[in-house]
Amino acid sequence: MVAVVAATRWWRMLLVLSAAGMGASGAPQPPNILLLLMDDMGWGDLGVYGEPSRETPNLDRMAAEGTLFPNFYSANPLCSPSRAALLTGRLPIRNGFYTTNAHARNAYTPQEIVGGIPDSEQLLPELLKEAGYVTKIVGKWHLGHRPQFHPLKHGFDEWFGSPNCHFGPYDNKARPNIPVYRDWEMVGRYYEEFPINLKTGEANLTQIYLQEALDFIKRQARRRPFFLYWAVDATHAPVYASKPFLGTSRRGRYGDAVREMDDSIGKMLQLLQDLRIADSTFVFFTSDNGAALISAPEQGGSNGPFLCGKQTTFEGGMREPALAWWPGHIAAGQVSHQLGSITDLFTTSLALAGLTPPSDRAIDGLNLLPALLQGRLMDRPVFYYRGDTLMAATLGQHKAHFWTWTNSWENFRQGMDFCPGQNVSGVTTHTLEDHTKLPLIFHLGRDPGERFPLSFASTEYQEALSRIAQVVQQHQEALVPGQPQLNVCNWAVMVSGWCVGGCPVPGCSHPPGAPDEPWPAQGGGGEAGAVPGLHPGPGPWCLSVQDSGCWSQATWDQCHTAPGLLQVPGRLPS
Ligand SMILES: *[C@@H]1O[C@H](CO)[C@@H](O)[C@H](O)[C@H]1NC(C)=O
Ligand SMILES: *[C@@H]1O[C@H](CO)[C@@H](O)[C@H](O)[C@H]1NC(C)=O
Ligand SMILES: [Ca+2]
Repeated sequence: MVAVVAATRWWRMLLVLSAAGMGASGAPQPPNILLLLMDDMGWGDLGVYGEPSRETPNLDRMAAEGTLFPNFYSANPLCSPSRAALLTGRLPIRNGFYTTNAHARNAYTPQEIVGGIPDSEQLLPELLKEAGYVTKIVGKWHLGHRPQFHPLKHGFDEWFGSPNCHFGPYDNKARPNIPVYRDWEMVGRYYEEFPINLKTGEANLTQIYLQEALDFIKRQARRRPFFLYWAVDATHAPVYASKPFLGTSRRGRYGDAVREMDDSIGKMLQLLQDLRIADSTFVFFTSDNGAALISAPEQGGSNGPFLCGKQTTFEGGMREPALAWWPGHIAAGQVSHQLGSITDLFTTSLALAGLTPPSDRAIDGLNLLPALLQGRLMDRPVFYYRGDTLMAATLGQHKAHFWTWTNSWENFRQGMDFCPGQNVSGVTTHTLEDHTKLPLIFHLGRDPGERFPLSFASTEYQEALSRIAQVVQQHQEALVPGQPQLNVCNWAVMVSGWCVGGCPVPGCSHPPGAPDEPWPAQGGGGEAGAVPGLHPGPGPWCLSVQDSGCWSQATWDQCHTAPGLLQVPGRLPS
């Protein structure tokens, strides 16, 4: 942490010396912070990362003018926990964005779940406000949709976007389409006021999100420093793009979405230049988890040379494209081999604002400024969790898997494949395999695809294991897990439970034909659509839940005025 303190001081000096750091009053002002978070975009999706179509000229230019991180990681292979980690600087196991329903299960926040970001967590925008920042989120929040979880209650001054994924259309009373908000007010719903044409792939949402960003930047340019979190979702299935981009990519519809992202980011960076605030705005680009190969190639991206994708703790699930841009401060055309984490965006942003992270809790994020400004490399582990389970850890070039799993044979046979075309014997397993006694270790430099485990007898294995084991032991001994927020079958966190066989939901009938196991092998994490075997509670078969549930027409008014539930103006689902 010594380096962190030093970097903060160094930055303060730089502020004093640099005209760009002067606010209107002439007082030093910390830089604006613009975080560009993609959804399910993979490491292999950018031209500068080797994507052969080379359709991301703006991002490639951003890399050429800034720093590229080849070894940058999400904190989870799924949207909600990854976003919670970004905004808290803490692993999901600490901030509560995980489930204990079963061992090593992914979980997120579909609209039926009522868990969310606990008040006890301190979010980046809350802290930045203390340093005078004006804060805005554009796009997907995904940290809970009850009033206590609203982004404006967690430090954001403004919001345009949605609490959930743009799945749908649901178009039914029991399960309405996902709402879209402007600040406190619901201004419409996906597929209704904000159309997404699943057939053609046309939606104007990225253009709307771009305009929100440009307006905010223009408004804030000469005022207090801003923090803009641009969390757009066009590259998450169902992928979409606006008319001018549809059909323009060699890669198909997913590529169209990427091209629109790239174009939008180009426009934002150009605006920063035009307003002459580029040198006082720190910009960071990354993605929340690896490409969803389950939706590829039509609706999902590429993880380049890495194994598997979203949902898994192989490299393809968690290694992300990452670019930092801050003209005049970050030298152009750099590559940093620093092991980075999405939690670092929390700590780095605080350092930029001249703030130190909260000292009353464990923070996983590092301040990346020494890596960015001085080319330093800091020793740090990367932990790969799936739900409550530490699946793997990377230190230096070595990665140790303590558990391996993709998904169950049952789900796999039903067509859910997280590693299409890839089968590394004994590694991409369809049963949860315990390697805690003798971890599988890979050298990610020689073998980025995790195909050739080191021989257990080799000196390299022994040395790597002893180094990693030591770090993991320290981590686990000090770990204080947060209260799990994403449990299903838990009345404390669910609106009305989920109708899974064996789930103790009073009055909720078992859906005809549903499997009997209490919790399906890959339940709760199947963002790509319906999860076989998992039946969301307020579905049409749960008559008693529909009657008393919060999504039904009959109880809409009641639900939306009842304490503890979203109070939204806006119309009833038709
Ligand atoms: C997108 O906006 C254009 C121009 O306003 C409009 O013609 C088109 O119908 C919109 N498309 C969708 C899917 O909303
Ligand atoms: C992967 O290969 C192993 C060994 O050949 C085989 O036992 C296993 O069934 C294969 N898995 C899949 C999903 O094809
Ligand atoms: Ca995602």
